[in-house]
Amino acid sequence: MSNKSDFGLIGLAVMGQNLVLNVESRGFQVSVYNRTEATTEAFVAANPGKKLVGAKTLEEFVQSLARPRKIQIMVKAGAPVDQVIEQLIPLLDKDDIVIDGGNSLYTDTERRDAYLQAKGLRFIGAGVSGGEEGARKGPSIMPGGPLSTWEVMKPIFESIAAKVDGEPCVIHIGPGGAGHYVKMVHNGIEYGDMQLICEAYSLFKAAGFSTDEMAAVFNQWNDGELQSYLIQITAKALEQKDPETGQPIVDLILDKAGQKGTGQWTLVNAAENAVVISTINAAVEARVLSSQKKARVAASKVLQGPKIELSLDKKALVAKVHDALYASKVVSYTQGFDLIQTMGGKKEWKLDLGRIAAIWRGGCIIRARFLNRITDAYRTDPSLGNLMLDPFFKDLLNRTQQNWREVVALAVSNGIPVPAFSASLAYYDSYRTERLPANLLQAQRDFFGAHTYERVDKPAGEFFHTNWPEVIG
Ligand code: NBP
Repeated sequence: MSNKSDFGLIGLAVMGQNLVLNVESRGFQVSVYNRTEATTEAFVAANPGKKLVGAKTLEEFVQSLARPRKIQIMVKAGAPVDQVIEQLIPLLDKDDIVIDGGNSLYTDTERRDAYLQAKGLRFIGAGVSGGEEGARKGPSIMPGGPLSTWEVMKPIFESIAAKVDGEPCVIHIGPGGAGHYVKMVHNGIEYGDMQLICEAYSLFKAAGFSTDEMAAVFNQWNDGELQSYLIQITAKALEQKDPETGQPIVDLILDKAGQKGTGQWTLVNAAENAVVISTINAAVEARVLSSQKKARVAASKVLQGPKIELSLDKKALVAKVHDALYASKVVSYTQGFDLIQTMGGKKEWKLDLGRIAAIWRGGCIIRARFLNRITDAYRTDPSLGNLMLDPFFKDLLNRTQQNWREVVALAVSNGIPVPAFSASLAYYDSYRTERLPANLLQAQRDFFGAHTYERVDKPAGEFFHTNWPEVIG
């Protein structure tokens, strides 16, 4: 072991421990510190022979690191991150680097970046995706902060990140809060992907598929265009039997989903930027409604729906649902990238959307074959506006739209909720509609509020008002 460690990590919960083992496995010596000392001791003891230095105090931890120090914080997002930073500041020297690798809100990252910079320290806000397994074997990393700080961290980040076609799944995303911002939208997209898969499952269940039949469908899809980590783990989850009862474990899991901050943060940010992310919105709201289990059980006794009659044969249903899922996924990513592009432009982050899609191909929860197509789309046309207009995606949507709407119609007529499928389709249909009913909306606005309107038969930018009749007598 060397005198000083190459890297330090604070916060030895699931993510921290696995990241440390990952960094150490690439040949770096790592110092570790956890608020609860027993966790540090147990972790170091459980990993004998590894280049790990367990520190009892933060002072000891800081002193064990080579300069400029590289310290990654992996504690619960929010106030704990500020607390750790405050404790670190008096112990650090100029140009030491502090990395927050948790799921921090990007505005917190911007605040911390300015704060530490003023103190002569360097800060990186890095989104890390991949859960426990990704952290251990290679996550997708989205670091934001000054380019010069990224250059210092690059060797460590590139060696621990997942690799796809030899390319590490990490790039310098942009300055300040750009990394955590992109990670936030990544999580929103993750919500969308998961909900879309659940809606496919819901249709199969209504059509009488057994869990093993469904697992076979998802396994088959994982060999095709829908190949992705989430499809893969869905098949595995459906195959899993409960050791106690022998029943499929999914049938025994309560249908109440929780949510952490990132999905909601994405919705709030999209609303602030006037960007439509209806698929992600539907996914977040689906979780909210799922959590109201008691109310749903009560409502199921009084509110009526149709009798479920899915007349399609299973093979035809699988083919149609495949297309509905694929097309909805394209819409979801279109919206997510629209949000990233809009915010990136506003903040002048100079984001490279193609490279962002490329680093999501490995390591992270939304890793998928189809991200190659998004990378290609932005590499071919960096100024591409709406992703649906890229030649590949345009053809795909034109090819799948009929099956997609048949699936949504089938679900609606049978009373099976498919909020993300239908929100995606509504976005597609709205976006491709030349004349929307907003003309009437403008008339209403002008009627009650004299908001004025433009006319189709007059030059753009000229505003008109009608003297509407009085309706209050
Ligand atoms: P948690 O988010 O559960 O945080 C637990 C860690 O935070 C423990 O080490 C705990 O120390 C430490 N901690 C807390 Br809580 N308050 C502290 C304080 N005031 N000062 C110092 N340490 C404090 O851990 P995690 O699930 O490993 O996640 C870490 C970060 O990574 C989070 O931001 C999370 O959102 C993000 N993330 C998680 C995943 C995932 O799959 N879990 C994936 C991607 C990103 P203690 O042992 O003394 O209580």
